[in-house]
Amino acid sequence: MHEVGLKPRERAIIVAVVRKGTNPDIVSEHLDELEQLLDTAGADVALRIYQERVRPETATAIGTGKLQELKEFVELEHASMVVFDDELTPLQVRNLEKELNVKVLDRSGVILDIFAANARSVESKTQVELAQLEYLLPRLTRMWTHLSKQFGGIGTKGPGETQIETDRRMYRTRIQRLKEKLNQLDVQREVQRKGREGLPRFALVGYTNAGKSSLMQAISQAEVLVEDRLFATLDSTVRAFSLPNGKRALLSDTVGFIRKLPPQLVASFRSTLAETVEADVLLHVVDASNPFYPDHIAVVEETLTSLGAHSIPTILVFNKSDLVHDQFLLADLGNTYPGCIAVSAVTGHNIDVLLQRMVDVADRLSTMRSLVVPWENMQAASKIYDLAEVIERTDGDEGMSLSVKISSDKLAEFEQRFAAYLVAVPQHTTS
Ligand SMILES: Nc1nc2c(ncn2[C@@H]2O[C@H](COP(=O)(O)OP(=O)(O)OP(=O)(O)O)[C@@H](O)[C@H]2O)c(=O)[nH]1
Ligand SMILES: [Mg+2]
Repeated sequence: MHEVGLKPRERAIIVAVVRKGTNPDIVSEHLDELEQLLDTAGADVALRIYQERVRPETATAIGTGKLQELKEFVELEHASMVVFDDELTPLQVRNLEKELNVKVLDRSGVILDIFAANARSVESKTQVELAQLEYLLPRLTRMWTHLSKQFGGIGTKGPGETQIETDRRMYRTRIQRLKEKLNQLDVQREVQRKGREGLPRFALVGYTNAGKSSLMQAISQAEVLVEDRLFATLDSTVRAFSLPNGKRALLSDTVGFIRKLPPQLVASFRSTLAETVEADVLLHVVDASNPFYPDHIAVVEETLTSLGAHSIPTILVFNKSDLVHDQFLLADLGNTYPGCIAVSAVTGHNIDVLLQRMVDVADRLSTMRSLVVPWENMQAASKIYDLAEVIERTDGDEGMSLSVKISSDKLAEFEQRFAAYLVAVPQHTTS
């Protein structure tokens, strides 16, 4: 793992508050992931603590006894921070910091910090800052400001100390400015997107570190950042590439997902994720070597649903097959997830099979168009019948109204020839 946080590395105690009877394996997996997030952000985990509760304590998340125990451990371990796996309320953070006298963060705070460290482009920097401010706004209190001045490092990066000292109104003004800036960037993006119309669009999606960018390279030879690090990719990249049948298509790579991704981030990365939401086909990339891949699949599906992208045709791609030595497991994947493909972006195994599957899906993509052809132009109507599949026809005074389904390879030619007769907004469907 690469570290991106401030040096020297911090020492953290991590805490999970779980419902009574929760499977300890699941708790341990969640804490493993939090530890990986902290490692990426530049902190070592000194100790893990977990408490079963009917519900988290309103004031302090954990009970009084556990809090005293935690306080002793903080001193004993010389911890510089305490990180909770679940979202803390601003009140809980305040009370815990007061009691423990070290910085207290939740998982969202750590993820935001990693995003802040990894953002490179103007757009991702703006998006991260917006998400940070939205996250900090309700947490802005004298106590928080006081503490953030006192402690450096994880959780206090980004907007900067001077801005944290400013009042909420200035935060709101800044939030407004950032939103306006993102809207302007949206317009530029829209122009770029218009220039690419007509080609079938594939989008890589998946849990962070699943190998999306590696597959982007394997499929389109694009130069993209590949790193064994969470959230290496924060911008979307779009590349044209050739399918095995010679037809051109577009492939996009974008930010990965994770369990409990802060909603502020999902909201501010909306335009980056537009490449995903507007794709014709999704390649859902899963790290087959991670024992918790079923959870990862569920998290990605939930996130896609929240983005409104759940009904886009999807190819489930199990990546890192070279790391799976249990052949039964690989064989079993096909039974559990019919239609999935196991590939390796590193060895190139089955990439040809994946590409062929992409051809098959692209061939089945079609787009609906509506036209009205005047009676005096019946020659055009007969050409429309040649090029497209007519789904509905109504004859009226103005002429013949047609709803047609047109395959993606003929779309550009179709739109050019019959531009004068088109009447509806395009929408992709699969047949
Ligand atoms: N062994 C093996 N490693 C792989 C494979 N695909 C990707 N990796 C490694 O997995 C790590 C993450 O790969 P990326 O392509 O950056 O993953 P990503 O999904 O784009 O990750 P983020 O952008 O951080 O969300 C890198 O160290 C890759 O070299 C594979 O098929 N086999
Ligand atoms: Mg990536």
